Amino acid sequence: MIPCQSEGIVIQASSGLFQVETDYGVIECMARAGADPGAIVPGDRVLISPQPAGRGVIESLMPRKTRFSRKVAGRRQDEQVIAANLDQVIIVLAAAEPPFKETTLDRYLAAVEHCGLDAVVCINKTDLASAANPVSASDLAGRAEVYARIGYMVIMTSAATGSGIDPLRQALEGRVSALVGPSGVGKSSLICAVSPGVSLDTGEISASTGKGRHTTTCSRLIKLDNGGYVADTPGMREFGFHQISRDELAWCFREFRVHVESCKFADCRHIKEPGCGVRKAVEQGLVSLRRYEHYLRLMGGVGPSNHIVVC
Ligand SMILES: Nc1nc2c(ncn2[C@@H]2O[C@H](COP(=O)(O)OP(=O)(O)OP(=O)(O)O)[C@@H](O)[C@H]2O)c(=O)[nH]1
Ligand SMILES: [Mg+2]
Ligand SMILES: [Zn+2]
Repeated sequence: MIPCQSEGIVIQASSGLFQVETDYGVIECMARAGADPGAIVPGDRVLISPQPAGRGVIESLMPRKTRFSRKVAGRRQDEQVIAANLDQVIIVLAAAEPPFKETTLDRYLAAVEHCGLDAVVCINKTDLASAANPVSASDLAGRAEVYARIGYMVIMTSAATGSGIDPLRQALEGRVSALVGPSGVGKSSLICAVSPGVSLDTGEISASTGKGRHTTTCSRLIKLDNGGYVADTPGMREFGFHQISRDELAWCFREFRVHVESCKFADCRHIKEPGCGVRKAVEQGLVSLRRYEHYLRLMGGVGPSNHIVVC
């Protein structure tokens, strides 16, 4: 039993039970009676008090530095916090199986920017990028370059061959990160490759749909040997933004920011307005047309509350 109230970090939350890492080891805790157990997520720093049988009760939640959240499918306003106190989010996509889609990447990137977190792009399964596949290795390098040029760290990995695992490990070192992305892209496999002592379930891609099978069902924070933590998260079938307003979306496309300043109108939404600095930058080739088209697509998916609800 832990001697008195102590501080800890929530590493897993599942069905109202929490695994909390403390100086006395990992302690299984419940939320205090009356508290909303859904409000406590991996990465949260908490104060716990001892209970019989080596268990604990979460007495209080410390203020969060950051939170990474998404909109709950089917509900308009509800926010689901995926992890708290992250420094950065690693957005994982696969070169193939499931297919690489820039629209998905841009949606995740905007959400990470909106949360004020650093984003790293990780393209996994590079072993599948070959002449025989829809995405060849050189095609993939060209697509990755678009993101490197606008300032994102891009890491190409293969959990299968071990290629790119060292740079990924270095990017995670000493920081609190989460791996996010669609089901089946290899998030859990990458964490196992980075931290060989860790055992996580991984699952085959469905042969009929070509999609992942949602093998990971709840987020879990894993302590890394070289300092830092990484959260394995469940692949999301849908990824809705939590409350990005139309006015905020352009800011979430980081390379637009400098051009927004030269828009003629302060409330320019960069769609059809005259004197738009962003459109001019697209015409001059300073901003990728594809990224701009994805911006427009997201702008089109605005819900009744003027918030983006594209999934
Ligand atoms: N060829 C190849 N297969 C990989 C690679 N990484 C993972 N896989 C395979 O892809 C499948 C899905 O991997 P997971 O690690 O379960 O994917 P995930 O992103 O954690 O999926 P969810 O937990 O469902 O979100 C498994 O069959 C892995 O063995 C890779 O680099 N190359
Ligand atoms: Mg997984
Ligand atoms: Zn504009």
